[in-house]
Formats: sequence, structure tokens, C-alpha cells
Amino acid sequence: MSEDPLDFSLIRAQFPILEQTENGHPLVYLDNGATSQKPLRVIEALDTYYRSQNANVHRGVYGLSERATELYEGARETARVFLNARSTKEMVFVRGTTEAINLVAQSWARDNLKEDDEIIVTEMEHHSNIVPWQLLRDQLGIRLIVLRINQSGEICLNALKGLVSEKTKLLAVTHMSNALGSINPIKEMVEIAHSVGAKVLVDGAQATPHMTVDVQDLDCDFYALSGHKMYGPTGIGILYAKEELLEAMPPYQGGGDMIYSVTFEKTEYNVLPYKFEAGTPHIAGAIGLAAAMDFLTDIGLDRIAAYEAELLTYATEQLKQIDGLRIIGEAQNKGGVISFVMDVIHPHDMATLMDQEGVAVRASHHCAMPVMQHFNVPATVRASFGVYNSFADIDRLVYAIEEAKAMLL
Ligand code: 7TS
Repeated sequence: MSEDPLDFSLIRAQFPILEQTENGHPLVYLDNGATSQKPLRVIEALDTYYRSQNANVHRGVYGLSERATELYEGARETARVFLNARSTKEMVFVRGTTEAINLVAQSWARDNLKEDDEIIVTEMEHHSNIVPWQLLRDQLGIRLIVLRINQSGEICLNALKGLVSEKTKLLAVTHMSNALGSINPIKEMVEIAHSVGAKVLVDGAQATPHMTVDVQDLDCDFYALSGHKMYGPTGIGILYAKEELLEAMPPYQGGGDMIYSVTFEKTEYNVLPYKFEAGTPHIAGAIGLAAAMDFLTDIGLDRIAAYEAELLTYATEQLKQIDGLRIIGEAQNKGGVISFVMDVIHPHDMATLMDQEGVAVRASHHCAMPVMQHFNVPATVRASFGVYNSFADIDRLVYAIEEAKAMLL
């Protein structure tokens, strides 16, 4: 076991929920892929907002509303710096990754694609980066092309080169797979897609809590993230898009705040990014998301990545020693996710018994059914790590698996 490179006890102490017990055991929370727990500074940002700062934004001339607006717009600037976007005009607040992808599908893609145009998705996508394109396929008669993965759970750049053509209009790809942990070579994929004039949408739901993301360096056209997976609140996320694309895109939803003027004959839309933020936004959520981004930035995403890589190495070594356990997804470049199956034991039975030991893991298809089909399994048990997980948590994970196995076999 190696030394924790983070000042671990200080980080863990910031998460009140981790002090709880579950079925008589201290909680070991290993379902960070589904959602992460929240540090005090995020909880306090929400609390302070509702106690002393709450007002609607962009409309009041009174002090309270002006301050709420400053906080909300300040959160947008925090998000811009976090992703290294050029301008806050490129940062649209949305409900989360799912809404961000649907926005791109129904605004940019619906406006720019026509029958027989092609969208490439990978076989490891979450359903939220598959279904919006299928809806669009049914609306426009476009084609959905699948980039297959190998048995390690990796995509092959040469295979992508073989799929792209002048018909390709979009590559929609996850930065990190929620079911396998695979981290994709986004920069190289963007180059390949751009070489035929296609745009690239990156699903960053799993990547943003675990690694530094620089949208200018990646040169992707769209990047989607969810606050709740990166220690922030639920119901808030970001769509990053290049300014020239957003400028040309039609609104996704109509309503208040996204307009400049309205008559019954004609409506003029607001400037960026407000054109895409119809209705009262999740003001507290945006402020809480900024607090979560500050939390991550203060620790340093490179340090977090290094620490979680050590956790993953340790967990992989330990799990491989368990008889009958098979890890699904062994990409060279992998984040802190381990999916596994165990002999004849159904993943749900395994996870239910692990819960009896206070270990929270997810057993399901992880909303990535094509991945399950690829590996010919109905579901997996998934342990996904966060910055507050310790080597001792991995030991508890191993113990819980052994106990469940002893009960079920
Ligand atoms: N994309 C990926 C790669 C995801 O892992 C998820 C959620 C989403 C998109 C959707 O994010 P949302 O915030 O809009 O819901 N993944 C999971 C998971 O692995 N377990 O529960 C949700």
C-alpha cells in the first residue's frame, strides 16, 4: 500500500455524510459514478444562498437581486476558468449532461444535419449520448454509426479513421466511460473528426471530477458536464460550446430571460449565453457548482488524478486475487472505476449483500446497455472511486466481496 499523496483526513472530514453508518458499519461510498457526495463548502454555499442571498437574477434593480446576479454570473466565470474556455458566452448552464446533449441534438444538429448525414458514437456511450441521436435520426433520417471497442474496452483510432468521411457531421464520444473507466484519447479523436469537417461533442460527465479538462487544448466543439458527479448539487451542469457555433444555433427552449424583445409578430433573442437559458435558472445550483469547482481546484485535479490512479492500481491488484472474479474493462488509460462479475452470482445479489457490510456499490447495466452486450453480461458490479476514498475503503470492498461470495456460493 502506498502513502496517500493527498492530505486525506482533511479532505474526508469535509464530507459529513461519510460519518454515517450503514447497516451498523461505517459507510464506504463507492458509487461516485452515479453521484458524488458533497463537501461542506458546497452545502454551505447552498445554505447561505437560501438564507441570505435569494432573489431572481437578471431582473431586479434592488440590491438583493443584483447580488444574486453577481453570484450567478461569478459562478459562470468560475466554470469558464475551470474548463479554460475563452469566454463566459461559451458557458451555458443546463440541468446536467443529459440536457446539454439534448440541447446540441435539437438545436445545432437539427439545424445543421440532413438526411443521410452521419453521426458517429462509440460503443461505450451512456444512453444519454445515444438516445438523443436516435431521436434525431427518426426526425431527420440521419444515420448513426457505431465505433466498436476492443476486449479491453478501448477505442481504436485507426478504426475511427476508417469510419469518418465527408458524410460525418458529428462525433459524440465520452471522455471517460462510466461502465468501464476507459479514458478516451479525445485530442486525437478531435483531430480525426475535424479532418473531415465534423464537429465533436464530448460527454464529460465522468471525466470532470477526476482530471484536468482544457476545452481549448482538446479543441472539442461541445463539452457537457454534470455538477452532481463532481461534488456539486444535482440539477445543474454546463454545456460548453464554441462561441461561433452557439451564435448560429437556434434557441433550444423559449421563455423568459432568453429574449431581448417580444411582440406577437416577432421575437428577438437575447445575447449569448442567455439565448439558451430560458426561464429562471437553478441559481443556487450554479453557485454550489462553483463551490465544487473551487474545492477541486484547491486540491488540484492533477493530484486527484494521481491519487485515484494509485487507488485503482491497489484495488485492481486486490480484486484480481479473488477467485472467480472477472474485471470488465481493462483499458491502458483508465480512471477510478472497476466493473466486475463473479462466477454465477448475479451482480444485484452481490451488491445487496455488500450493502449489509456498509459498502455502497452499483449493480446494473449502468445505462450503458451496449457495453453489457459487448461483454455478453447482463450487468456488472461497479465500484467507482472519489477523492475521499481511502486504501482502507478498498480493503473493506474486498472484504465485502469475500463475505458475499461465501454467503452465495
Ligand atoms: N454520461 C455519462 C458518461 C454518465 O456516466 C452519465 C450518468 C450521464 C452521461 C448522464 O448524466 P446526468 O447527470 O445527466 O444524469 N451516469 C450514471 C452512472 O454511471 N450511474 O448513474 C448515473
